[in-house]
Amino acid sequence: MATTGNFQLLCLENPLLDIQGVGDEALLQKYGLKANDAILAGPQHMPLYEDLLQNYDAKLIAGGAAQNTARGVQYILPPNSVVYIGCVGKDKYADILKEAVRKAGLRVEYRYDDEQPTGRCGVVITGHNRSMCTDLAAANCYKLDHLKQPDVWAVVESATVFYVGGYHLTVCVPAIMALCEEAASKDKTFILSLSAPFIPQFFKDQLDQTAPYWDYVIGNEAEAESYAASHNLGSASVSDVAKHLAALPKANPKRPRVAVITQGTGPTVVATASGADGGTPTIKEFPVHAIAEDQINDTNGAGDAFAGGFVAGVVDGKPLETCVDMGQWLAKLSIQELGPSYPFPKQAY
Ligand code: 26A
Repeated sequence: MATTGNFQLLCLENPLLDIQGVGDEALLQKYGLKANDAILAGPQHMPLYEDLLQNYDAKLIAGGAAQNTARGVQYILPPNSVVYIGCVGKDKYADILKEAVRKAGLRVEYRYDDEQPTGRCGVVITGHNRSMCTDLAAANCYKLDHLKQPDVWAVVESATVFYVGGYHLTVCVPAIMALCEEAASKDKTFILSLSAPFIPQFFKDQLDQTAPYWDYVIGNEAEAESYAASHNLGSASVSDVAKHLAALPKANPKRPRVAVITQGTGPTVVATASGADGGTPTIKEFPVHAIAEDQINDTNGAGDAFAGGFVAGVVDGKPLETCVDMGQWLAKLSIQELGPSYPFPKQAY
């Protein structure tokens, strides 16, 4: 591995500050939240954030799914390997995010919105479940113009791998498509995370528009199920969905697609297309790294951490088996921390 990076990896999504507290059934009911879910906030959810801070001893933690993944990749790779892009407000929440990414050695190229505050994600922990309710605010104001600014586009051009959180499909599809085209036309690697069940469910068209460009697509079992439902795959199993994703038509025929589906404590399922036209994908399963129940702090960010470890392996040119192992390793470290965080001092893979 090189000793310093060249910002090979560029990540795009929604920078958010997590307001995370241990809640209860009553809190979930009050705001109509499911125990384990991720949703966009409506007007009825706006008091949740103060409620968490006032009544549930909530903590402010750097979040935003792909920003967590970006910190995770940088945790593993040499300094100056990862740059992250998204939109924040001009406020103290953005300062907290900047301090967190500075400590993680992550370079950010934020767009600063003049009007909207930095986005917030209310995270209600109950047992090993987490319910997330996001008020995107400034994160919803990302613009293609920012990506196309000469100084920012230069960063895009020098990157060789792109990681886009599917959550950004609710925000700025043109920016995602610009990265898709850049990857396909120059044979760079494009990775998409499905992010949450509501993305394949309510943002199906936007998701499908990006599908031909996926070299890797990463999701979990709930997202696979939602994808199957919105794409009329009937009662497809997780491996059926993985195979379906791997075999979808591809813009860049030089790289066979890989679909990776995590299943919490169940094995990680990986489908690899046999050729550029999909062919019949091969399936492999990888058991997760076991962890004692009492070592789990909370599972918020476990999926982002998995993606972080996996993508670090991809950027570093590791074999697929090693990439999966790196993902499972980082997820195991992250669930022992509060929120989507990684242990310091750093542990080495
Ligand atoms: C558009 N939405 C809903 C979101 C998010 C999100 N990140 C980006 N966009 N909703 C929740 N998150 C983040 O997911 C992480 C855990 O996987 C939270 O900020 C949290 O850090």
